[in-house]
Amino acid sequence: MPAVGCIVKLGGSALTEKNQLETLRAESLRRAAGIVRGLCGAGAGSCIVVHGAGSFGHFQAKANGVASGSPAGSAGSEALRRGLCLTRLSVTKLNHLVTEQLVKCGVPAVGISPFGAWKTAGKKVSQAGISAIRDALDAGYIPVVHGDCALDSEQHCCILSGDAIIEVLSREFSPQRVVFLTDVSGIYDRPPDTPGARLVDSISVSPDGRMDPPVLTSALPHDTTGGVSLKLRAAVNIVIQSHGAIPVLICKLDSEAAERACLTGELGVGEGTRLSLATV
Ligand code: ATP
Ligand code: IP8
Repeated sequence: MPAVGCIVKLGGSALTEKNQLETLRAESLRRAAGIVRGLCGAGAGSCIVVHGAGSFGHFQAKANGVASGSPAGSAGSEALRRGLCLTRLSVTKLNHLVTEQLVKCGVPAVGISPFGAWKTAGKKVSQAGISAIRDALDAGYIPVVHGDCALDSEQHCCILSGDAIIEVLSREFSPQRVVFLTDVSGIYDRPPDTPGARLVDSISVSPDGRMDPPVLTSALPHDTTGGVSLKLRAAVNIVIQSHGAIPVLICKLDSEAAERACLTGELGVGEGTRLSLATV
């Protein structure tokens, strides 16, 4: 299998207008596709693309309680199953649009949905559909995976975030780096719309999961996966589980820094946030 240079998350906040139902940011998607094409042509190994849901999926999931699943255990109600179907229709629509743009740009991209192959127990991944992704990479394709619904052995179903998927993929594929591309320049010391918020250039992660400096976060009311705080948790886990071998970078999709971060792992001061293992 070709070595994986980069796992890149195309954030739903950057690809879509997250507050407006199923609204794509076409220019941002074109930019994202250009970055992935650059990655494929750089001779820096292969890459895996994961995208979030943004305004494709979170609304339907929220309206139908898909993230909490069924209080009665694994037997879902008819309404819950319908909600899951609507959520999947929406996220797979976005997956089609992302994959289509990548193919238009000359990337041999194939959309791969987690539903069915990935399962959870109490919202934790209990089965990961790695072989479909590995086989696609082996055959020379770029997998385009997305946040999705999953069947859950304890609560019928849940929402499996792209961030949680990346945590598992990082363990399986040991990429050189993981890059999260979002709608803001990186991680701020407090929600970026708060007066006085400052971009944090680097976060050092201790083996017990503490971040230095600590950051305050917020999430949109219809975000069913916890927003940026879940992303940070996934990023911290990636750094710890790889013993610091995999740096995690978070920056703005619509920025000059984004392509460089994906290609080389370099981020200048003020260009984004790097999480790495604390030195003792
Ligand atoms: P999706 O889950 O739809 O893929 P995403 O991965 O692009 O979305 P979000 O989970 O929406 O990203 O997180 C990005 C958002 O988090 C930004 O729009 C930002 O306003 C918000 N946010 C809140 N607190 C912070 C913080 N301390 N630093 C950076 N962003 C923050
Ligand atoms: O946007 C959420 O994935 P995320 C997936 O990566 C659904 O958190 C179905 C809302």
